[in-house]
Amino acid sequence: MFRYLPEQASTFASDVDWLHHWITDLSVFFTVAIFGAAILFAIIWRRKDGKHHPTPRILGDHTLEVIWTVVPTIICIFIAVEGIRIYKDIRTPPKNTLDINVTAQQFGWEFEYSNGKKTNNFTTIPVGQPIKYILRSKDVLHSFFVPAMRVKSDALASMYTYVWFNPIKTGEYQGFCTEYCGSGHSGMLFKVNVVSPAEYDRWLNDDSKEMMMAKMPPEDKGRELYTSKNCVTCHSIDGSAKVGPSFAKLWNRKEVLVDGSEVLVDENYLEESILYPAKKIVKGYGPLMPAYEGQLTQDEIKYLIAFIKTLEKGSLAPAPVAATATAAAAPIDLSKMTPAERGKNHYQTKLCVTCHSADGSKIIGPSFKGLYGKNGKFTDGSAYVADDAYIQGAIWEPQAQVVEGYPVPSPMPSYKGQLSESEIADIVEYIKTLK
Ligand code: HEC
Ligand code: HEC
Ligand SMILES: [Cu+2]
Repeated sequence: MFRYLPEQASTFASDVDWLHHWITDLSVFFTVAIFGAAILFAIIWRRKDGKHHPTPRILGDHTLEVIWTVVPTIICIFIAVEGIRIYKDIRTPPKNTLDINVTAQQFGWEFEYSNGKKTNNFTTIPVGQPIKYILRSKDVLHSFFVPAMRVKSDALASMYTYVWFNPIKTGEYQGFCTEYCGSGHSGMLFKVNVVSPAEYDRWLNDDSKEMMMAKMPPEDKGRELYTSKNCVTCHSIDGSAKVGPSFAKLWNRKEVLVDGSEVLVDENYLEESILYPAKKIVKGYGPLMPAYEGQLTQDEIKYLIAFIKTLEKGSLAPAPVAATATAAAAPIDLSKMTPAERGKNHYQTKLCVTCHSADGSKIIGPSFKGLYGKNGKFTDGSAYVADDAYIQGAIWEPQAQVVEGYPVPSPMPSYKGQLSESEIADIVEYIKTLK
């Protein structure tokens, strides 16, 4: 009776379902028996002749009372014992589990495998292998629920929780967030993809970007981050000063700060300089570095530090430029290009591309898409129209007026002396093409 539970895809399913069905059937049986008897008796022994009958005096029956106390007690104890046995199973992962870290966040799930591979809102696992998901939330309470596996657990920001199960069938199963966590809660879904062990190995070891990253030594990961997180815009690795000090020979030296005090460049100083650059300003530089608090993980900071350490003896290697810039750096003949093409080339080689997108997305600065002719506002509330003269001013003197919604002082370096009037005119032509 009443078989409505979802597909059984883990070893827990048969146990959980058996007990669940047993309790439901038993409850339905007693509900029908008790209410049925009450209704039946009310019909059979209703007053038929209209006369008043005194209620007969009925004395207790000890045998009957013992039966209806002992039998339900045994049934309840049995349910409790079975429940505890199954619950213990579900809460006790075996030693040989495959561990996968799960990070819940409004409104999605990130899965991280032991080799560094990461996926969003889906997780691939091998059939017949006990799996343990270690759960953590980045913000509010979420709850990890895979009905077909019969597992569910809250994900908290303050501690790790887990679920484990052993999948018995290949296929794709739906997972849910079952803790109301905000406006996107109902869309916070994920898929559990159970495949054969061979297919899992192939999937896990494909050479995606994350995989390459995961296999790199820490200092190479740091070098990668140095470019991808835009440090390269302001910090050289060849000893030359840009907007910020060079990373060459930085490690282990005594750094002089604006207030004249000295500090030793060690791990803690580097971490602080990256997360909260305003706390200690290096002598000779302005407070122009954006704070990376909340933008870099603890691991990423570790990798950056490892990278900076490798430059202790100095490095003459030229600074790696952003990937897009490298592509454009091939020998090209600017004179054969249209102004807009030249502008695009400046956009890439002068690294505007690290802070300004061409597709409407906000990176560090406003996107160039739709910029030309735009009506904008500065932080002081005054309005401007982005015409040729404005754009030239914004490039030469970014600090003069800062666009609303961006930090003051602006992280944009001044290009005065680095870009001529005609180069800027080319950039304007390029910006005009980005409608
Ligand atoms: C917009 C320009 C800019 C960007 C981008 C930037 N920095 Fe900086 N950084 C600066 C400036 C300017 C200083 C010097 C002033 C100060 O101490 O804050 C500085 C200082 C530092 C220092 C202290 C250096 C010393 O000589 O003591 C470290 C370490 C540092 N940055 C690391 C980083 C890392 C790592 C990144 C990328 C994740 C990064 N910075 C991105 C501008 C920038
Ligand atoms: C380190 C990051 C960074 C780099 C590199 C950078 N910018 Fe900016 N830029 C910003 C930020 C942040 C703003 C917004 C705040 C402001 O007004 O300065 C901005 C604003 C602008 C504006 C005004 C945009 C608007 O919406 O009104 C223009 C134009 C501009 N940048 C052009 C350039 C050009 C051209 C280059 C390359 C030659 C460049 N920027 C390089 C960070 C950067
Ligand atoms: Cu949620």
